[in-house]
Amino acid sequence: MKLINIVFLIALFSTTVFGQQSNFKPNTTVPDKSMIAYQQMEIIGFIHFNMNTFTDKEWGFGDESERLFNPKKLDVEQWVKAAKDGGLKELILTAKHHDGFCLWPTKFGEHSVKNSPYKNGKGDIVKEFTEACKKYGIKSGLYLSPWDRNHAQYGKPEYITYYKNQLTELLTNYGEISEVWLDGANGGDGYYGGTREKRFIDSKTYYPFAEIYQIVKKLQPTAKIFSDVGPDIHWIGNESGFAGETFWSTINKDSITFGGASQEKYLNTGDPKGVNWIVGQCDVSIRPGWFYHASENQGVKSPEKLVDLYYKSVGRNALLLLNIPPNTDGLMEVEDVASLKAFKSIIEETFKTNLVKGASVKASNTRGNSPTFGAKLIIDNSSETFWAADDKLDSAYFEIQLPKMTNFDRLLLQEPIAYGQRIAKFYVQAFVNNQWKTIASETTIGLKRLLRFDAVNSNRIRVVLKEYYGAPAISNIGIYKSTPREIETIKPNASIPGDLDKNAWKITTNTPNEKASMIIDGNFFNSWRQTITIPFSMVIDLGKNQTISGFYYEPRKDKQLGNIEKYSIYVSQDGNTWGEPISKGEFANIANNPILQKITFTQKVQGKFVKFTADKIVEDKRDVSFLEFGLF
Ligand code: FUL
Repeated sequence: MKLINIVFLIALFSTTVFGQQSNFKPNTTVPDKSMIAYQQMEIIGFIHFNMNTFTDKEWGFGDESERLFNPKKLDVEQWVKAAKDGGLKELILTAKHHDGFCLWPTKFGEHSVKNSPYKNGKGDIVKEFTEACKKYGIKSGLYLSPWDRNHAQYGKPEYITYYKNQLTELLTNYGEISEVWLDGANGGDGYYGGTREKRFIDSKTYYPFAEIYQIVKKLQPTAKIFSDVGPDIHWIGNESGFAGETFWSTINKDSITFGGASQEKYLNTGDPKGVNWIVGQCDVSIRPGWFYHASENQGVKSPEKLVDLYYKSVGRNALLLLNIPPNTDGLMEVEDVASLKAFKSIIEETFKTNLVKGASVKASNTRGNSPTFGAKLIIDNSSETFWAADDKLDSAYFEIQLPKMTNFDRLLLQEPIAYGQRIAKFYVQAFVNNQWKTIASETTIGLKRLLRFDAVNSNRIRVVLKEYYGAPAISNIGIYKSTPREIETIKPNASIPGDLDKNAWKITTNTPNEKASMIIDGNFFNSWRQTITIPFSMVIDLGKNQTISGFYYEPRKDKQLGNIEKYSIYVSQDGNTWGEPISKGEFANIANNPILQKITFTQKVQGKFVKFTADKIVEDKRDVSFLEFGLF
């Protein structure tokens, strides 16, 4: 007899014998099988490799010469092997970033590998990439930036045709593509065919998303589409790799806009009342920046840090999208690869042995008293079968009796997600010294929830479900003891090479309060903030003449008011005559990824006074803030 028939007979039997309660109805918003399978990949990878790799930038202006793109030892298989060894199930390549340079010889324009020295213009990195992924059994996805700072027609209908053509090209010529990544960053200044101007678009009306999605689904029916708003996968609201402690896979598509500001919190938690099932994806780079910068070689995230992010993404019902950017040779750095591999082995070590083995389980209530929903299905190691309680109960719990006293500090819980996400509040207790001790108190579970707590010694565990949508149900539990390798020995802060001594420095003008000295006190953790009007300038008297090669600005990490987006910097001998700025520009992507900004001048300068001007604040806020400012 086919499995499906058996399931049907069991269902029929339990309905007749145990009554109506054995019907377990799905919630109104549920995922389809392919979305569940997508989320079960858990960890996927990003490859930021493009023109910025060679110009040492995060966002290129769009005027970069194709001749600059020249990875001399490019080995795509090295990336894919490293990804596979690190447990990544899919890789997404930046086929085109905001500067418009294309890693494939597109027939719709000239700004591509075909005019670069790479393989004398005969190369096609999208081809190499998709073939290598196929060879090693990893899915391949492509990032095609809607914003294009190179294209002359950006902002006009012609560019949309160009974009659709490129998308079609990518989805036709390179075999199976499993994900299309539509970045939300949009509009602003750029090269735009030499006009070098600002172009703003209305992201709600400029991009014909319905058509774009149709192209993707027609050419690659199984591909998933990522953007701020889905339709399949949505941005998590930060570029630091974590979902909210409460995280719903349901959300209201109509409450979010592509590239829209101020929706980060909503994206980070989802919405229990949401009518769209859109999976959350937590993107983060293994390095401070998205692209490779030699100056960030000290900043590669440790395996322990990656493990922490795993708990905060996969362990909170979302996916982790980890970026590993290859260097100018076209290779991933040894340190990045080693960190990724160690990360995987730590996760494997912690979750190797489910200590629930040999346990028994009972529940406060079993739906319709039916074995179809019996409590023991929680520990049968399958996420398909599940325990469910009756409708309309105020709460429900199940209790695990372990075969012996057990030391544990990690717990895994899963809902039968095909029926929708239900649990909104729960807590976990362990029986310790003859009483129940609450070891965790949380909200959502979803496809997978991982809990971390101080180790307890116990042989009884209770999971109490307090709030839910529909009847409560749990498909799986795991009990684990973490490997000591999860804990990091704190490394000292990376120092800034050539950092000029600030002891004799004084902020002399436009310093509305004395505390402004915090800006230059060598402490990267205290923050100074002030309400200002733009442009805001600060002058520093260095006390003596100094040779200066560049400056750095450390922004606040919490995305609070006042990170600087555009700056000018002047150097003077006497503090009166300033002349033209030594450097002027933008801190690309600082809004979403507020990392240390280091700017090297085109040539060294001498001077005793420095004037630093904030020309624009992120989201045009009225405050300016600094964790630290310095020169090197
Ligand atoms: C952002 C982009 O602006 C960054 O450069 C990077 O590609 C990141 C993944 O998405 O919005």
